[in-house]
Amino acid sequence: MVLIGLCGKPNCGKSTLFSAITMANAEIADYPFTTIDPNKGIAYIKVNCPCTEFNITCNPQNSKCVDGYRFVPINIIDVAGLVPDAHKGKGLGNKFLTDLAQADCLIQVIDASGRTNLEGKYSKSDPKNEILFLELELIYWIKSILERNWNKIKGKKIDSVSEVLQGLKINELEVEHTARELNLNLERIDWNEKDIFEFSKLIKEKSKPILIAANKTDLNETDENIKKLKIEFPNKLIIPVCGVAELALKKANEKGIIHYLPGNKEFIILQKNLDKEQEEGLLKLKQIIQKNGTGIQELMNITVLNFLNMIVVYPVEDENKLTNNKDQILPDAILLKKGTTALDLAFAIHSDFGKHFIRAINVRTKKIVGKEYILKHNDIIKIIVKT
Ligand SMILES: Nc1nc2c(ncn2[C@@H]2O[C@H](COP(=O)(O)OP(=O)(O)OP(=O)(O)O)[C@@H](O)[C@H]2O)c(=O)[nH]1
Ligand SMILES: [Mg+2]
Repeated sequence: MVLIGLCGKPNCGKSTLFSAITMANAEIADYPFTTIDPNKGIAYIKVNCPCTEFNITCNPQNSKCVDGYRFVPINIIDVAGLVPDAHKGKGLGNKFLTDLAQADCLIQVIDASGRTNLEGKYSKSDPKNEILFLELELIYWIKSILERNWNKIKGKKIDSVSEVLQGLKINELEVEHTARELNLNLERIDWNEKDIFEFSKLIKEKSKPILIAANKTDLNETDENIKKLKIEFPNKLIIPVCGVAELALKKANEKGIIHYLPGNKEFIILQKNLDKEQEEGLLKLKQIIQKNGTGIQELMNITVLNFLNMIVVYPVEDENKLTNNKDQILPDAILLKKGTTALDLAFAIHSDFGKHFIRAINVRTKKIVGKEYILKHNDIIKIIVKT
């Protein structure tokens, strides 16, 4: 399953965002280094479920369907706060970043209100510096992995580097390309410190792409700061979010006080006889989300569908009833990389399916497609195998 890592300086709202996304109870507090051990949980992307289009009731197995929206699970992890010079041991250091090694991409949470500094303490600060320092610390983290293992690399071929970086979810070919791009010696590694730094920098960009969750849109300064950040970092994907609002809405929804669907810009009040505090709280939440929502569901969707270039596909066994062999309608929603073929999907379901693949049917068009067919987002596919 896809794994997304949340990172950033202390006290920027990582655990709040994590709790809002997963509804797990991560510890949240108003001071730096609240989180020490990583929090792991399940988050969801939200797409239109084909059940509405076909006017049927689905029986989701690996995902959920609420109000005609399919929520597809992904893994998410929230780690401790990172500070400048973590690679020299400042704060909690950078060893805990190992928890992020298997992540497909990172979301850096920033305090876009600019009310806390790089150590997470309350003091006016430019959020731009959060983006800059984190890049650097991640490079130093990868560099430190290489340097710690230098005796396994020095004088050897490039495959020794791939072996050392195995845990970073980057393949051998990419490691080789990176070294070639930098004109480094691949046959007998003799890189100097600058070479190792440049190599770590490029590997970081390839194996751990970062997008920015600009948090705390409920505070006055945030809008203006985000505008500036978008100009200063034109190539960065910056998504405005409000972690506390999403968490409050999800909690109120869970308690049955309101009906709120993540990603919506409104909610319905269900509970009668609200007390004054509840009424004021809900009014404030309404004001926060009516313009752009809390941004949290958008953040999840953009991360997976746009940033990681993935699509959702629904495999079925009966192309008329849209069921599997247990008569469950549209049971599974599968996340795949854009460019995945019908044959790749068969292998993703089961290796036997892949081996015995004959053809597939695009259920919407009822057309037969071959193994080379490139799947599209929202496709419903039946795979026919040799029996
Ligand atoms: N105003 C506002 N405050 C927020 C928002 N999100 C989080 N906070 C507050 O920011 C503080 C820190 O939140 P945490 O989620 O613990 O932050 P963290 O990044 O996990 O902190 P560490 O684990 O210490 O690194 C808490 O007081 C939160 O209530 C937000 O969207 N708006
Ligand atoms: Mg935390």
